[in-house]
Amino acid sequence: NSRIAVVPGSFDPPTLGHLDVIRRAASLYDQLHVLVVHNPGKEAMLPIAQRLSLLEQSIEESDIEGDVVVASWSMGLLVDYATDVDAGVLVKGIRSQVDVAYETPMAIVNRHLAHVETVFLLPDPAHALVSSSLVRQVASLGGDVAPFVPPAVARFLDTGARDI
Ligand code: COD
Repeated sequence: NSRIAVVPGSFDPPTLGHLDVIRRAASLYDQLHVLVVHNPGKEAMLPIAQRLSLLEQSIEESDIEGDVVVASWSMGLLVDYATDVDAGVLVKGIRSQVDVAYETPMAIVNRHLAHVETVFLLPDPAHALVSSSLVRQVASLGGDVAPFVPPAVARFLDTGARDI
C-alpha cells in the first residue's frame, strides 16, 4: 500500500519556497508527483514546457531524494490526475491566511469529487515570503532573483527570459 502524493502548482517560475515544500513532501511519501497545472486565473510568464524543464533541473541539482516525478496537466480536474496515478493526497504550502482562504474550498471540493485529501505544510520561515509573482516582478524590472529561486531558474532568468 504505497503512499503517493501530488504537489500541484503553477511554478511560474519555480521558487525556493516550492522546492522547500517538495523536499519535505518527498520525505513524507513513497512517491511524489510534482504537477505543473495551468491556472486559468493567472497570466503566465513561462510556457508549461519551460516550467517543467526548470523544475526537473532544479530538483536534480538539489539535495531532494526519493521517487519524484515531474509532469504537467491540462486535461481537466486536478483530482483526475491524482486518481490516474493512484495518489490519495494533494500537498500544498500555506504561507498566510490568504492561502488558507484560497485553498480551503478547493480542498473540500476535491475531497468530495474524488476522496482525495489535501495536506498543508507550513513553509520554512526563510522562504515563507517568496512567491512566483514576486519573482516575476523582480525579473521583469531587471533585479537579481538569485536569492529567491533555485540556481537553474536564476541562470535561465539571467540569460534572457525577460524577452519572452
Ligand atoms: N512557501 C511555501 N509554499 C509555497 C510558497 C512558499 N514560499 N510559494 C508557493 N507555495 C505553495 C503554494 O501555496 C501552492 O500550494 C504551491 O506552492 C504552488 O504555488 P503556485 O503559486 O505555483 O501555484 P498556484 O497557487 O497558482 O496553484 C495552482 C493550482 C492549479 C495548483 C491551483 O489553482 C489548484 O489546485 N487548482 C485546482 C484545479 C481544479 O482541479 N479545480 C477544480 C476543483 S477546485
